[in-house]
Amino acid sequence: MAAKKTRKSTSTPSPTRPARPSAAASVPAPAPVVPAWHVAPDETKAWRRLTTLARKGRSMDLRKAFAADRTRGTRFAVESLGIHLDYSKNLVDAATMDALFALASECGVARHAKAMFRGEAINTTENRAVLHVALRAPKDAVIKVDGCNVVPDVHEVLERMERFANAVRGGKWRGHTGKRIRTVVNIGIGGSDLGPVMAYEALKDFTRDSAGRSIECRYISNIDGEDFHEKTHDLDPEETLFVVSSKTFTTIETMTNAQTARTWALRKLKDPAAVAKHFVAVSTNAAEVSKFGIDTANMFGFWDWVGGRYSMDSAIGLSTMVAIGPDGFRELLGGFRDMDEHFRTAPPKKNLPYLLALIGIWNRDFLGCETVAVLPYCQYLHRLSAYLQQLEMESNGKRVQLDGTPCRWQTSPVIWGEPGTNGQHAFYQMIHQGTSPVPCDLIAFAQPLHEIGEHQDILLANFLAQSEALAFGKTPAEVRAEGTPEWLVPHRTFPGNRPTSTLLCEKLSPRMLGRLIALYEHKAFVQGSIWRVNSFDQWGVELGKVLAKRIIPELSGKAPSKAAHDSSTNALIARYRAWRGR
Ligand code: G6Q
Repeated sequence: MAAKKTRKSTSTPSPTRPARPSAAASVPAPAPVVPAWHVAPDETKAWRRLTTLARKGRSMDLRKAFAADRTRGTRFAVESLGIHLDYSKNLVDAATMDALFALASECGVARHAKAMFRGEAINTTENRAVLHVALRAPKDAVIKVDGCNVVPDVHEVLERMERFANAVRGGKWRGHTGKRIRTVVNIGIGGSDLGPVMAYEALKDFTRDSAGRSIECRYISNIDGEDFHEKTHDLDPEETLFVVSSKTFTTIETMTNAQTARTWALRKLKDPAAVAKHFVAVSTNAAEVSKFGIDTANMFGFWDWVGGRYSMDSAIGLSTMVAIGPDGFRELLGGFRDMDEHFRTAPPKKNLPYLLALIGIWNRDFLGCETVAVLPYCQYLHRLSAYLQQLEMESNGKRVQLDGTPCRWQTSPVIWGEPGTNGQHAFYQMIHQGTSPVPCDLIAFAQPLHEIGEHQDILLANFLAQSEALAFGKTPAEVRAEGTPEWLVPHRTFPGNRPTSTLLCEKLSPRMLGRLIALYEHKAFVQGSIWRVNSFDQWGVELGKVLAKRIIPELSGKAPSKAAHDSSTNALIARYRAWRGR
């Protein structure tokens, strides 16, 4: 670590660890001690209260609730940082909300959040700090890990990224044959792909420089060779720059795609020295970067305290910075920072991440909802639900508590979704009339980036009409009053009382995107904290990384198929080999 220990540590010893040996230490760390204040949710008074309230919640009638309280739409709403969150169309009342706030308090969420912001090793199974918040901290902030202030390192990397992004955008960084770089291809997967691609798509309108030029970014993630083919077949290697993004630099998909990219580039460029002009790396693993053949002078680092799914504002966002320029990227970071401050300082009742998280806990654990649909009414956010799917499901898709004992409650729901209004013409049918209630987050921007005819009003009318219809439905009497024949009435009846949260935001910008993403990051934090799981490890993903390696030689024919698996896998391997002529 380059940072100097210039100031006295402000952090107290971790409440979860007696001592913090290096993450790389080969001796296993002692089992974490869950602090007494981090209470299991079902051991709280609030949980018991919520269990009682759930009976009422499940039969709540939103028509009656709105009729009984004319101010409900503004009472159950908060606004901050240009985001208006209306949660009044959820099956909650004041008593439920009070019990949910009490739950957060009894579970020690605020203390846990303080431990995160202080750089304590709250990722206990990997013995790591969780400091994505340091990635957007101002230059003069002091955030320490093991006594070292990490903020200067963050800004040093940011400044290197800026010089690089400016050079590529301005045409100073040229390819091996002297041509300008026209396309940047990010090679990465999971956390090293989903954030950058989501942000690139969301901020496409911000990619032009003052001369009206923009660099196109493409993203290769899948090991499926078709992905590589489709993303490169029309590119000129002389004008293409690859950013190989991998925290570990050992992920098989990324390493294979990167090797293929090198072969593809050198087929035309011939000279191996060209690699230096056409490949840069983003990683925490300098040794592997060097082994791959990329000069570590062209490597942008980050740290083990940044989880993959929390890394889009680290150097993993290099392609985002090249696309929108350093000023745009600073704005994006500013948005993240705004929400960090809001999360740290706003009381839970006015706190956007707390509210989204608590409504989610209510729907999941007390009303039994198994999925949540994220429905952005903004085409630019068409990759948002895929991004949030990883953020929430990888963070909180856990079955054991911090102390390793099984969770006695439900954790992450399934997150899914598509932009409205497209989804309306597809799966909304099930949301309106299916047998499983699906809580929805509806997200829209009041101001469009492009005012085109009536489009924005029609879009927003749909956005509002859907949450209204989902909440209030259509009764059999209303259907009959339209002259509907009796046999058709059940088919045309909408039960209503389908919970939605509405996020009406001012206008999409890099800053607003940063705020929105940090909102969901902290939502996942609050939920994970209440569910008492480690939101920052991903052992399920790690398993996938090793399993395939065993089978690869059996498929390629390099290793005989020894019938070493179960009868299903053995038969499938045999069928594959036969069809591949092996
Ligand atoms: C994210 C996960 C996972 C990870 C990918 C890529 O939190 O850990 O999605 O980002 O498996 O890993 P590398 O960046 O190490 O290639």
